[in-house]
Amino acid sequence: MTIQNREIAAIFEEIADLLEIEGAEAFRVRAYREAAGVIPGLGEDLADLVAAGADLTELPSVGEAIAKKIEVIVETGQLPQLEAVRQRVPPSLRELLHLGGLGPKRVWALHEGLGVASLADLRGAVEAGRVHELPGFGEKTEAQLRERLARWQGPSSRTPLIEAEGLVRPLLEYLRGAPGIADLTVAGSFRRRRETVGDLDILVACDDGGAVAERFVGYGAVAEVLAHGETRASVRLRSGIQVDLRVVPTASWGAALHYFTGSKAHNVAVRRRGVERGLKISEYGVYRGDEAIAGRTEESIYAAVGLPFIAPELREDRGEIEAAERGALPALVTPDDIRGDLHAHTDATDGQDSLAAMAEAAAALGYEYLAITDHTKHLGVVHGLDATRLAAQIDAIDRLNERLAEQYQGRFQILKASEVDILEDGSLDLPDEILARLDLRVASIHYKFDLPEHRQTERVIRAMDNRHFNILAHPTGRLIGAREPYAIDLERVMRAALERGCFLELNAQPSRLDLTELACKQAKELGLKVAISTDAHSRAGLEMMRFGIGQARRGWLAADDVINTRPLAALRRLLRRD
Ligand code: DGT
Ligand code: CA
Ligand code: CA
Ligand code: ZN
Repeated sequence: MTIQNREIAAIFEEIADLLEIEGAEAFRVRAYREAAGVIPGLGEDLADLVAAGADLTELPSVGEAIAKKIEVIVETGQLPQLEAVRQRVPPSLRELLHLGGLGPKRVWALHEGLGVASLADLRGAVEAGRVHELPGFGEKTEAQLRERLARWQGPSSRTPLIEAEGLVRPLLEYLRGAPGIADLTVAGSFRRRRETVGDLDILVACDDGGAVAERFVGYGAVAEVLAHGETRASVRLRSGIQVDLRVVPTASWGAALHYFTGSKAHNVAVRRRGVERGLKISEYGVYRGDEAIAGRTEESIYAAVGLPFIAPELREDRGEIEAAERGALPALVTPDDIRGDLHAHTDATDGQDSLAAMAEAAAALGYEYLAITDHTKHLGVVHGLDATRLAAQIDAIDRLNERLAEQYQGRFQILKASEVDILEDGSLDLPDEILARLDLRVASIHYKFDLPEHRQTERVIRAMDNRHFNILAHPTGRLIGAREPYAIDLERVMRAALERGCFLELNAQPSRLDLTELACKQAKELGLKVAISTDAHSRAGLEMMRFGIGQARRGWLAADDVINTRPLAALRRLLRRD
């Protein structure tokens, strides 16, 4: 059995975690982590690519070293570097990282100082009251850890959306080979663009259900057939994810699509409206008595209960039905609305690609602008820029922009920017004089995640007092399924941003999606606009925008609520604080 992309990614993820705990150089950790991030979303199996002798370095985030390692993994099923680091760092220390609240350095300190090698050991040490005796830990940390341990539910069994995309794409392609398919799509939480999916729900319109189900269970990546009938089947893929298939007649397509898109709560509310109108709604159609009055399209289902079409991302029973009834549904932001990206890195710090390459990639996406926001000096591990190096980058961007102006006839330019670290006392990591020379500043927290809520909140608001502060990047620091958000009063931060003319970022990286959809909605209700930014560390990273858009749509955001839907001149006006 050949190795799956997901398994290769897991190997890189583990090496990255263990090296990080051990205190390895950041660029090494980053290389593994970047690879682990993109591999699950690839359309093709790495094993097949290796077998075909393809040049793996053409893949996003895969350099020569990683390519070699992929080949070794495909050929041997393992990687010597992983075995080696496992000898030095107990693999179960990763559980401590995933618990949240502990950075790699402190995980290592717990290991060195108290011999802690696992979550169970940590629990024991906390209970014995030994943790606070370690230098740099203290009573407060110990209490926080106790609380986290009590809440900890274990790693999530849900699949990140990007990984689900990578798994489902080839499966849909394969299913299209069945005869007589009229329509084919993924419904469920995948269509609603949730951050993670529990399972995948594939819906097919076809008058020969048996043939489709037969083909489905014969798919190469199926590990186990859980159920197999004429018009439905369920399998578990080798990646571990479950996939449900339903085949319906074309006349029922809209009703089935509505039913299987969910959410369950939304469906229940729609059905209730049906009952009030003497209608019965099922996955086959809308019925008055025995007569089907709707079912072919989703629009027809909503129309039958007196509503306009409601976008899948809104279907969570969070007020969308009432809004639809009042004609007050937002015109949700779409990919076409996005005119630029306001957070991206280059190889001047921890990005993979050059300034010029990033510019070209952004222009190819049809953007009008791309802000280059390399890290600042406090983030020494990624060789963050000091004022001198940033000044040199500013000059380089000026030169590049002259060339770009010609090449794109003034339709595209690079914005001079920075992702400036917010220091512990709320000051910014670079002097005002150099910050003033930039088009915009993104500011973020990269250390001291464990401050108490009021101090973390004050820290950010103080930073916003600096009039060069424009956008708070990844506002809660969470990593989905891996790191809890730091304690911060987001509503206070939002109000402070609004008062000062600052904005919050919705970071589009599928592992972050920071803000959550609820936070997006809250920002909108307060009248605060957000920037949807990819935080790209490579050209391919710019394509993560779609995840940010899905999240923004789930948060009810329209184009007007998003600052990077503005043409450049209007964006500049918005960013001006005085
Ligand atoms: P997931 O898979 O946990 O990420 O979330 P969903 O929403 O994809 O849930 P899933 O796969 O259990 O079911 C897919 C859709 O099918 C769900 O969103 C709504 C519909 N559905 C499933 N079970 C029921 C049910 O008992 N009643 C109703 N009204 N709808 C259901
Ligand atoms: Ca599902
Ligand atoms: Ca399902
Ligand atoms: Zn960044």
